[in-house]
Amino acid sequence: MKKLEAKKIFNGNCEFMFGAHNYSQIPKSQEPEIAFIGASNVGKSSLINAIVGKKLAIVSSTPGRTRQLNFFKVADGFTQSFSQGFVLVDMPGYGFAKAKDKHIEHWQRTALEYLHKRPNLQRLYLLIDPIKGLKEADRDMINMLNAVAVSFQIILTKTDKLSQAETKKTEEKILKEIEKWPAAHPKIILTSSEKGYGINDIQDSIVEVLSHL
Ligand SMILES: Nc1nc2c(ncn2[C@@H]2O[C@H](COP(=O)(O)OP(=O)(O)OP(=O)(O)O)[C@@H](O)[C@H]2O)c(=O)[nH]1
Ligand SMILES: [Mg+2]
Repeated sequence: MKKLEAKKIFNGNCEFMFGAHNYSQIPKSQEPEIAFIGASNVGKSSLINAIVGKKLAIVSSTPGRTRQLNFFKVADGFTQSFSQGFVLVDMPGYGFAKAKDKHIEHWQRTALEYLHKRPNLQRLYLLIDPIKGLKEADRDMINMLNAVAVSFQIILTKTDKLSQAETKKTEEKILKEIEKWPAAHPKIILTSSEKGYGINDIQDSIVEVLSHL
């Protein structure tokens, strides 16, 4: 698929579909789903907004803002190849203080259930803040994904906060660490939702996933 077409897809129709607190609230679907997971405040909702070029997902400086799985439909009926469209899924963040809170436990259980059970989940992007690097909570998530054989690709967010050299250093460090996880995609995508860096790369990556279906 040509780059121009990829861009058109993301500039086309997109809309909020529904939010789910429980897995049972998520209807069965044949549509390809692309999900974004990562620590709380890492920039998942901001990244989805940057990808679709609209303020669809709620962004907040307060960690734990997204408390349900939010589903956004993209490219509905836009092209022949994606006549059904596809769905971006904004997931609740993990790993912030007060992790014992019952509500947090609940929505994280829902997120895990989704990852385990969703046959139409075609790509999972795992977001990492390069200033923080891989934390214990990220490693726990990666080990869990590996155990259930859900493959994922790492995206570094907020790279506008670091120099290119610092970002590169973090990228290399993480690449070295992920070698041991077979579920990890061998490439990392570098992004900044604020500056628009790498957004085309994610769009291309999503189109690539979809074009293999
Ligand atoms: N500098 C910079 N700040 C960013 C970027 N992306 C997000 N932020 C900021 O990071 C904070 C968290 O962003 P969100 O997109 O709400 O993060 P989230 O991962 O969805 O957070 P939860 O829903 O709480 O898990 C907000 O204050 C954003 O403005 C970026 O690319 N650069
Ligand atoms: Mg969010």
